[in-house]
Amino acid sequence: MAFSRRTFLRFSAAVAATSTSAQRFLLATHSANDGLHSKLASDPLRPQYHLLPAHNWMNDPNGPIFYRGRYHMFHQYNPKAAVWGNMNWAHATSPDMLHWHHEPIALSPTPGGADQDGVFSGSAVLDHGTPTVIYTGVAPPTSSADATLRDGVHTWRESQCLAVAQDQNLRTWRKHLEPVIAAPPAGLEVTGFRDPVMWREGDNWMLALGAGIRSKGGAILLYSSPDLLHWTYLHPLIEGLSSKKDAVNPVDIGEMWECPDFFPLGNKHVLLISTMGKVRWKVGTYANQRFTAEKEGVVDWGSYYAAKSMIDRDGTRILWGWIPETRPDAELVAAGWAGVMSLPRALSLSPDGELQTEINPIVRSLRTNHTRIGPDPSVPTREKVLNELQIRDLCAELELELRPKNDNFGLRLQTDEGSFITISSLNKNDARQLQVNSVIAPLSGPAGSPVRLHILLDGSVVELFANNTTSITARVYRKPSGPLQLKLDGAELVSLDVWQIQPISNDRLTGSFRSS
Ligand code: DQQ
Repeated sequence: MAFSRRTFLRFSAAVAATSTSAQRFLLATHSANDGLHSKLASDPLRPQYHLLPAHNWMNDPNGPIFYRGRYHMFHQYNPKAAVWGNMNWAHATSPDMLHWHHEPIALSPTPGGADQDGVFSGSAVLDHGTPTVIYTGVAPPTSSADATLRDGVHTWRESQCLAVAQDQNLRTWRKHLEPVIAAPPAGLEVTGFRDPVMWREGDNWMLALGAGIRSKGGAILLYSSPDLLHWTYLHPLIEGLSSKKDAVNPVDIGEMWECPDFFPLGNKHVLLISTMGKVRWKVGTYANQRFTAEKEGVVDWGSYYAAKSMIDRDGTRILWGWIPETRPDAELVAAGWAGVMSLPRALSLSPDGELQTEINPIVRSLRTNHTRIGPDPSVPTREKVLNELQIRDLCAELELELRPKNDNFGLRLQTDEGSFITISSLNKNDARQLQVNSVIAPLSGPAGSPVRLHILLDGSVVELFANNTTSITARVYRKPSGPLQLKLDGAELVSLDVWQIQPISNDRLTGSFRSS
């Protein structure tokens, strides 16, 4: 809450007049907040150049948009705790997709409204130049027949709700009173009905919705509208196959597809869906308002979910993803924060039509001290660099090129006390694989061919890219006790570049915590 000086004086006078127990309460709250603030600001596992809220829980990116010279990022946020619940849309802005400023919460549940139990994920478009969002609202079902979300813990009715920005900073939003899509198409028994994404097609708006059809599998439902308010259901944009398995939560077996994103890229279309804990890409053809996938893959094999794209100021398609925690809830509560936004990733198609992601070059602007080993360093230089990497505060970027001597090479970032990150390559059924700590992913290229690794290390987050084709985001909840060393087995180091990365704030983005 922002106080003017006059309000503040009135407020102080009122406090002075209250009972001493109220004063003690206020003082206790302040010092508890100060304590939490300094704990968060000095937590070595809390990233320093990734976006995350000042405290508490975040998940999916929602409605990222470049508007009037600024990037706006919204995301799922629990203002009350460092665990999932009470979903709101938090808001942050940036001039460059790197340096973020926390804004007040953009959207909260309306008591008695269709989103009374949560403002779930959604997307933003410019409607005649005005930012407009459509998101999923959840509320108690009126009967078991209209429940569309059942995950074993919650039973909710999902509907699609609209809000229009009321100011140029996108701080105030006016919600449309009634949902713009109140219920699933008649006759369709859905296993979920959420996370809309919209785009323009001729004179119409189109909307794709994450869903699943009972005993048929995951599906994306396609709607059209002349005005974003009145929607007509057309047909599934694409349907999956039933897993023929049973699960309490249909998302766990791929029978419900969450968070779709759909956009043209090169001469193809790309559909992203989140299901079974991974973001999956499909590259294919969009014709007659139906999408046929031709190639498929996984965007990131590690801790990465609910990805959502936008176009940046240069016209590049940028992907954002939620980096979930992998530690137990009790540890999240103790830490006071949970969830991180990935760095911006630029999307492109490889020559053979696969989706490629790479860190947007803008991130290079955060590089500071640089150490390099080229192809022919003297042995002492090489040993010196590898035995004491110049990295402070787990805030670094590394680029390596390796020439494997055989199929199984290994690389460790370690201290004298043991391994911090282990990266190894193995060959399984004649296919190369890369393992980063416990996560295994396919690795492109024939056995023995060079491997390029790009690693962004930020507190407990490790975003790793191999040969431009494999992404693995790992979480490591350990602060090394001494300098990191790099050890290599079974491969020759062709080159290594290490940069210290400059934090984007001086308090791990906890600044607005004091005033919020
Ligand atoms: N997260 C949101 C849903 C979405 C899920 C709720 C995916 O809208 O389906 O927080 O992580």
